[in-house]
Amino acid sequence: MPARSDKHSNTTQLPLSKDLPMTADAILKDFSHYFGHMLGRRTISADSPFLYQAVVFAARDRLVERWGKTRDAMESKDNRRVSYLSLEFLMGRLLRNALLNLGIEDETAEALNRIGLDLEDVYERERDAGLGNGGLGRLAACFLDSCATLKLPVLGYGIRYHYGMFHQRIENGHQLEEPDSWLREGFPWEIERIEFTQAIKFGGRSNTYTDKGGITRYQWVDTQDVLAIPFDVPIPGYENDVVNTLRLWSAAATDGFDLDEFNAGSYVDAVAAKNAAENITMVLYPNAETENGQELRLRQQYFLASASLQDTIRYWALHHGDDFSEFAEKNCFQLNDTHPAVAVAELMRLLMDEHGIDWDMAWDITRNTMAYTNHTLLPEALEKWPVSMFRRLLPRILDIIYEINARFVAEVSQRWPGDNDRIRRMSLVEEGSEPMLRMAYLAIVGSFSVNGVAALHSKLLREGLFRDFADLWPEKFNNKTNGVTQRRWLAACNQELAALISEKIGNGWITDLTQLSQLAALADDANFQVAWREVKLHNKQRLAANIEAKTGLKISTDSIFDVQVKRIHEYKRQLLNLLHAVHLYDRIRRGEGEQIVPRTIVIGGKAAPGYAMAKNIIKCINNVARVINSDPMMAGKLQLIFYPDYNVSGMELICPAADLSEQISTAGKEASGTGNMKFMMNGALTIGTLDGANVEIREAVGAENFFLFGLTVEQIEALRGQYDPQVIIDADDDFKRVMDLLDSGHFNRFESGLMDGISQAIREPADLWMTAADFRSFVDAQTAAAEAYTETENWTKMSILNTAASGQFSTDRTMREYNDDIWRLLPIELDSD
Ligand code: 26V
Repeated sequence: MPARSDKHSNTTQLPLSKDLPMTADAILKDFSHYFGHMLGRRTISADSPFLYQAVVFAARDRLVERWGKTRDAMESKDNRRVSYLSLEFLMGRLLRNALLNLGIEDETAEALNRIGLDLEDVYERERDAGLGNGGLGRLAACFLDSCATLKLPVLGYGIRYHYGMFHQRIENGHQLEEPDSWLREGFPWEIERIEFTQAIKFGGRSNTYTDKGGITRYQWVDTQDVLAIPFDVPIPGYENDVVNTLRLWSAAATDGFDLDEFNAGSYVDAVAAKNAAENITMVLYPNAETENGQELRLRQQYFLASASLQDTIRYWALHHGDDFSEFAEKNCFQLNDTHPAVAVAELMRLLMDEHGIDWDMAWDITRNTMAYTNHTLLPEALEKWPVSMFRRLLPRILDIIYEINARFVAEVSQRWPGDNDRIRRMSLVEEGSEPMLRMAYLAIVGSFSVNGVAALHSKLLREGLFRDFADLWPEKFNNKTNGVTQRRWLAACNQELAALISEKIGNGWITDLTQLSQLAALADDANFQVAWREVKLHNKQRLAANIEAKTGLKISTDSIFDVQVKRIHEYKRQLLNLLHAVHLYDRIRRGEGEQIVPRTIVIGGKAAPGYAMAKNIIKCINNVARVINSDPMMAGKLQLIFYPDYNVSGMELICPAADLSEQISTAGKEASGTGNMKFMMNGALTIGTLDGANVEIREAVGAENFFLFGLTVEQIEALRGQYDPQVIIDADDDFKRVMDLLDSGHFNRFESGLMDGISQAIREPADLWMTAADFRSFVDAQTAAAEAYTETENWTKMSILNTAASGQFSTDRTMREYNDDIWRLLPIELDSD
């Protein structure tokens, strides 16, 4: 292939050598080259990190070839593209999925076999890329997989945190946080692109001047700049030769950083002070109310927004110079929650201050490129920033937000003359002793699309939280129900079930999950049921081994695996689950053991380090677990496990093994949930409230295959003000005994007062989460689930029907909807097509 020259930029393309073969021979040859020559190692032992790295390099070479072709195809077309801006990408491990999507898992296993190695052991060497907290970050990762598979030109922009989500260690039942230094042994997937480094401004002041044409312009001067260096991670589509990009920014000091603040004698101090700049990307914030308003977090947000927008504009200029007339037609920025919402003002600044565009045109471009996804209804999670902090850190950005607000307020008062209360409610600036910027409102005003993440959530946004805005711009609001990628959450993590399914219906489901509906016809087939149960048992055995390795506890696979894994939060109601565990314990102790269907309750999740109540809930679960698990009366009947350090890799073992999926949030609080979808896809039945995507899950699978309980959103709201938990407890003997056990010190013999906090929270009339209100219906639904489990054939049928009905919960469907309604992208056309 001849070297190719680029007509837009003054560059030449190095031709790639012939395509690398996808055979075991070729993979082994490349592996040996990397292990021996590049990494300089000779001793092969299964647990060596270098072995893992050499396998990655061999795979990455094959990705890089396709990456280049994908880029060429995109450049030759100049089609519209999307930048997905997110402070979090919870990627987990990448190797298994890369090999699966490249279609070389068998070949790689064969290559390693020849030198006496097991690919499964190599997979275990990889650390999770834990660059996210939970649902929001994992959703972004699933989106990338689906976009690459659908050949959509979507570029992920995020932050390369040095420390990802903390590791959770449990000591005497307490959560201890340990840093996640995931980069320590290197991250062999990434390629540093220093050539695309950007400078990011902080501090200084904003200045006006008159340009050559006599027009007043603005300048942001006397800033302290920080460099943003991109690291690219390849995102392969499933067997389609497309490789998209996740671009992660890392902060570095400029050479001149702070040097002038020190005299010549303090050179060493000045160099040491570079840390301040580099701290921006040091650590992922573990979300908590207490972390709201932290200056470093605002720096992270602006750093991501500015670097990503400048990168997009740099690319734009390669092809279009300073002509932005088609920019909005060719670009779209999807904001993953309000975290990158400052991008609205930053795009205005770049267009006006750096490219000389006037306000009206810049605003037109901004409002036609930004789209905002909301991920929470909890008012305390809605981001607000002190105006004073913006003035100090981002003075020019504050000017622009004020101007956006002034024009917006004028629009509102034109539509509703004299309605000052409405203006006060809708203003981007919340007045008070410390005026605050409302980031969600900035995102709504600056976007052409605002979406929620499940049907119920989007409805509640329109009717509640964002009602005033939905009155003003009804056409902006839409729903995009979340999904998960079946490549990771079924094909890769549950290979036995995947093989069984493919044997019956073919493997078309891997790219068209709706094909799983064909399983419904097999739900009553006795042989298929036996095979289905066999797979579930193997997955339970695998999880049991993992739990024993982590905790030392042996669990019985001859029991219902009843699982709740997600971040620990009051609204998710792990406490309700705990109350049920104590209730079962109480029944067995009172001699009802014969009637109890053996059950293993697994609870896992991290608490934000500053969230005292969540940490107390973990401690209480562990205390109850210790009593239950050491009581001989419970043997063979009840076990309670707290799964430590729950993360993406943990879920890959947990969801294939679950029988019962706990989705028990207070109605109206969980925006969507995505764990609920992973469990369903793997054949678990759900016990859940009418919240988030549970509503759609129940509709899809049918009420008879779902254990519903709890108050509805309307009932919860109607109850507020007259809720009296003590009356509910007193009227229910089971509930009374559970509370008495908690209060008696039975679970905290030498830790007096430990249970007081949770006991009071449950009895609190102002309890936002209304745990007591749902106790009875939860217990009854659990009893129904246990009875159903004893009818093995029918349970298996319901399990199969859950998998069969999970087709719509693929992110392939979600991404198609984003594309049809918001993005309007054409698929990438490779030369080979
Ligand atoms: C808030 C904060 C506050 C300050 C520090 C860092 C931080 C990080 C994240 C957040 C907001 C998290 C919102 C969130 O995770 N929402 C979840 O999004 C999932 C995907 O749409 C959805 O399935 C869950 O129901 C929803 O809780």
